[in-house]
Amino acid sequence: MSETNAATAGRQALPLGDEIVGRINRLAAISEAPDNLTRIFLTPEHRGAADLILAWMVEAGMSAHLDAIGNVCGRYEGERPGLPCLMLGSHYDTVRDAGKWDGPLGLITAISCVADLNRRGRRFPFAIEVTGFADEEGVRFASTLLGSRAVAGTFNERVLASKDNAEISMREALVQFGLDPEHIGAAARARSELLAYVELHIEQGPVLEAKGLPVGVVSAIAGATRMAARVTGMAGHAGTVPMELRRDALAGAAELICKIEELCLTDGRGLVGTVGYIHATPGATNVIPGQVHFTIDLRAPTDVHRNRAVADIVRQIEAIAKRRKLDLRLDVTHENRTVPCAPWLKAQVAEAVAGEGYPVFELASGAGHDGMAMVDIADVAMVFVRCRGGISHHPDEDVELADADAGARVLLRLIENFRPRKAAG
Ligand code: HGY
Ligand code: MN
Ligand code: MN
Repeated sequence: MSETNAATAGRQALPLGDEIVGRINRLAAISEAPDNLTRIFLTPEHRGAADLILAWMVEAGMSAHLDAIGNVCGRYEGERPGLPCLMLGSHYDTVRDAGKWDGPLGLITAISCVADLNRRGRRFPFAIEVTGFADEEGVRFASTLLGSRAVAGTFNERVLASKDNAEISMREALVQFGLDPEHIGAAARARSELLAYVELHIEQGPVLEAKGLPVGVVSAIAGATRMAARVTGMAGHAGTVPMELRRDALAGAAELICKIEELCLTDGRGLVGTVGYIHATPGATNVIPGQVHFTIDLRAPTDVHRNRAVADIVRQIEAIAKRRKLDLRLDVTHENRTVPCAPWLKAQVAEAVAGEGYPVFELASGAGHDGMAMVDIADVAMVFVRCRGGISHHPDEDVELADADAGARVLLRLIENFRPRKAAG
C-alpha cells in the first residue's frame, strides 16, 4: 500500500514497512506447493526467487549477481569503488510448510534500506552488500548454512556427495541448477572485504512480544548439534512373529525418541531436543519395521552444556538399543558452536534501537542463523523483530506491519551511523 493509500486507510504512512510487506508476500508466492510455502535449495523455486530478488537489488541501485552456490549478492558502492563493505542479509530458502518471514524479512529489509539510501543519493566511506543465502535451513541435504559457509570459505566439499530423499546428490543438483560444483570456492570472500555482517531476523520466539517490544538486540546465537539416527532391527510378518521374539525398529525408535524428550524435559537448564523427521521401512501395515531413520536436533544455552547433554543422550539411547537387540548408528550431520555477537557491533545495534526511540533489550537466539558461518570472516550482530505469538517454522508465522517498519528504521539508522571497528574503538 503506498503512502496515499495508507493515508486513505487512515493510518500513519510506513513507506519502508509497506514496501517490505508487499515484497514478503510476492516472494512467499514462490513455492513448490500451491497450498503451503516450501522453497528448497537448487530447485525451480530457488531459481524463481533468486531472479525476483536480483531484480529488486538492481532496482535499489545495486549491482547484483548469483554466486557460485546460488546465493543472491547485491553491492551498493561507497564514496569510491572497491571499498570494504558492511554486509547485510539473511537466507531465502525455507523449511517445509514454512512461514513467510523467516529469512526473507532480513533480506528484503536490507534491500529496502539500500533503495532508500539510493533514492536520497547517500554514499558512505564503505560499500553496502546484501547477501541472500541459498540454503540456511538445510532441508534438502541435512546439512545447514551451505550458502554462508561458501561465502565464509568453510564449505566442506564432502557434503557434495550427500543425497536428498530422491537419491540426487548435491553435486548433481548443482549441475542441474546450472552451477559448477568444482567452482563453489569462487563464492568465498576474504575477511579484508568485510567490515562486519549484520542480520535482521524475526525472533522466532515469544520474548519480545512478552516484553511489548518491536525490536531486540541479539547477544549470541545458540549452537546446535544435529544427528542422523539409523535403527536396524528385523522385518517380519505382523501376524506370525511373537512379540518377545521381535526386533521391531519402529517400536525401538519410539522408545529412543521418548528418552530424548524425557532427558530434555527434565534438564531444566534450557536444553531442547527435537526429532523432526522419521521414516520407517519397508512401511507396510502387515510388516514389522526392519529399519528406521530419524533426525535429532539438540541445543542448549552454552556449548559445554550441549556437548555434555549430547554425550549423555547418546549413551542412554545406545543402552536402550542394545537391550532391544537393535543396531543403532548415529552420525553427526551438523555441529555449530554458540556464536557471541561482537560487543562493538552490538553496541551500534543498541544505539540504532535507542535512536529510533525503543528500549534496548538484549536476548539470545535459540534459532541458528547464517551469522554462525559468517563469523569466520567478519564480526557479526543481529537485530530481532517481534513475531506474533513467537510462532515460526509454521504457516501462522507473522509480523505486524509497524514492527516490520520499526526493524527497517533501526537497520537504516545503523547503516547511516555505522563506524568500522577501528573507528568504533
Ligand atoms: O534451525 C534453525 O535454528 C534455523 O531456523 N535454521
Ligand atoms: Mn528457520
Ligand atoms: Mn532463519
